[in-house]
Amino acid sequence: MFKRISALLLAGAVTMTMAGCGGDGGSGGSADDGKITMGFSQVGAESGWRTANTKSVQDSAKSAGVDLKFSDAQQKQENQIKAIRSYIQQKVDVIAFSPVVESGWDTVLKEAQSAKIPVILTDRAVDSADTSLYKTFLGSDFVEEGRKAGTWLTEAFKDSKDPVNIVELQGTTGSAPANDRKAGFAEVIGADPKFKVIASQTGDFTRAKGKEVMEAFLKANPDIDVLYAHNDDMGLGAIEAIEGAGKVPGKDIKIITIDAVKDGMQALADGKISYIVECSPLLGPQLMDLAKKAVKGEQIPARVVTEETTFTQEQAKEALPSRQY
Ligand code: GYE
Repeated sequence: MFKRISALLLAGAVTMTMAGCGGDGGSGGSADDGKITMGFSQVGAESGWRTANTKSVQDSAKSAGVDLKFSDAQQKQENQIKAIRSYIQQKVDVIAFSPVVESGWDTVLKEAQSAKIPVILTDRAVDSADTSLYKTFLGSDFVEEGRKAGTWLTEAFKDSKDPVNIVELQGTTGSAPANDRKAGFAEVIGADPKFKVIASQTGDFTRAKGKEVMEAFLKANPDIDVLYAHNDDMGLGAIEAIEGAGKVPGKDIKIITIDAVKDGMQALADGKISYIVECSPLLGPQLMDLAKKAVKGEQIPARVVTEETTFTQEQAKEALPSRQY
């Protein structure tokens, strides 16, 4: 008797969960065949972007009914490799990770492939020649982001006859966004020799490093016109360095950044940053959708590119009140 009642209750609960899943995840109507387990290896907690990305992944796992095993690699590749190996041992259904750097993944990816566990790259890419080692790569087009930054700069300085002295704060050395944002920017400004990158160094995507490296740039170069920072956080750290050196960010030195997290957008609205290229961290819902399909063995596209925009100071003022992150 008790057994029958609890079985009935359980059946009701399962139906409700399934209805909830279909509604939230929007995964396309077909009945869910139970919880899947995802092992996720995050890069770290280096920036506002990363915090928002982690929240998006965790929230969407919950609403998609995915059992998430999460680990933070503190920006170290060896920690990510360890996490992936442990997910393989635990026989998770799917592995997703955001590779801190592009190279050096083939061995561990082959181990996942031999264990028949599908792998999804999220946010950052790897440079493995064998693309069968992962099912898909979900994330931004970082080269395009660099191009957008360069295009704004060439427009803003189109009437200037003088050389334009640019300093660049690069992201984590060897990471896809650092490599690609540098390349896209260089491609566009390279068309006109008046644009000169007089110093370029990594600030590891953090505020503290951005400040430290900008201080050194300012000491070595008295006439910087423009700072191009590969993310908002490094730009925000650099603003402190610029103000500390008695200069006015946005006036004496124009600043272009990438991401468009709230603090960056605030500095843009305040006139300290001149232009931001958006990079969306809200990858969670699409990731869960792709993961479910990959586990079911369904065909998924090899590349899913995030939709993004750009912000001027005026646009930042408008967008700020409804900004989610
Ligand atoms: O731009 C930066 C973060 O990989 C796109 O990583 C991401 C980058 C993002 O630390 O803020």
